[in-house]
Amino acid sequence: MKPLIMKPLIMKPLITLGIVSTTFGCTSEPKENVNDHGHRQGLHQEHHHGGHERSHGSPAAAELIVATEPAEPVAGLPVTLKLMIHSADGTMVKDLDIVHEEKVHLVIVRDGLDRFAHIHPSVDAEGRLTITHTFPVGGRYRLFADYAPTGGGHATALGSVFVAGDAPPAPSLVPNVPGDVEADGLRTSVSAEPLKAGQATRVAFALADENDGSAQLEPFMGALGHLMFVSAAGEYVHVHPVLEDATAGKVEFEAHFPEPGLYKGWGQFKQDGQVRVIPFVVDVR
Ligand SMILES: [Cu+2]
Repeated sequence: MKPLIMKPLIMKPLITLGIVSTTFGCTSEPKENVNDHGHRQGLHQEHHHGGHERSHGSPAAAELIVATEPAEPVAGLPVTLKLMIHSADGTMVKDLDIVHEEKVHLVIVRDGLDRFAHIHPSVDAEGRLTITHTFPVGGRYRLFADYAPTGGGHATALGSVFVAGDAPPAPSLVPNVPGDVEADGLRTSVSAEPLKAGQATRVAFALADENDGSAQLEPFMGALGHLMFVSAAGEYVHVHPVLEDATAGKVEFEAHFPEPGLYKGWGQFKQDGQVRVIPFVVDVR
C-alpha cells in the first residue's frame, strides 16, 4: 500500500505532463528529440521505449502517443483513448490509406496476452485518433496501431496504457496449434507451417459450425478472416490473408515470425452475423 501522503506529490506532475503532451506533444514538424517526449509520456502512461518492442516486420519503427480520459483509466469503466502516430523520424502521421475498410486497426492486448480487442478509432484531418474502450480488467495493455501511411508501406505504431483495477494473473501460454481449437461457437483445425522464425509461415484455418458442417463465413472488413499475432515479449506480427474459400470454411494467412518463442494468435471470423474470436498459441523455433 502506498502511503496516502504521497498522492498530492505524485498527482501534480502527472497532470502537468498530461497537458504538455496533449497540447504540444504532436506537431507536423519533425521533433528533435523524440526520446524526450516519449520519456515524459512514460511517466504518465508507463510508455515503454525499448527498441526490442518494435515490430520487426514494419518498414519503420513508429510510436503511438497515448492520452486517456480519464487520465488514469480504471477497469470496467469506459475510457476515451486519444492517440497520435509518430513515424520513426518523429513526424506526426496524418495521411493514411484505407486498408480493410479502415484507416487504423487498433489491437489492444494485455500483458500476458489473455485479453484482446480489435477496434477502429476515428481519424480526423490532423491525424488524431479517438475511440472509447472499456478495459475488462486491470494491468498494462499494449496498443498496436496497424496502418498504411499514404505513399508508404504497411506500418505498426506501438504504445501502452496502464489500467487500474483488479488485475488477475494471465494463464501461462500453452501451444495448441497445429491442432483443433474450439472457441466462440466455432470449431477449427489450425495448421501452421513451417513454425520457424524468419520464414513465411502459412497459417490455415478449416472452420466448422456446431453441426460439423463447413462454417459459412461472411466477409467483414474486406476479408473473410483476420489474424494477428503478438509474441510473449509483446511483439506484433502483421499477417496477410492469402487464400479464402467461404463455402468450404477455409481461410489461410501468411505470417512472418521475427524471432523464436511463443506467440499468441487471434483469428477473427464472421458467422451468423457475429464476429467470433479464436485464440491460440504457437511455439516458433
Ligand atoms: Cu481492424
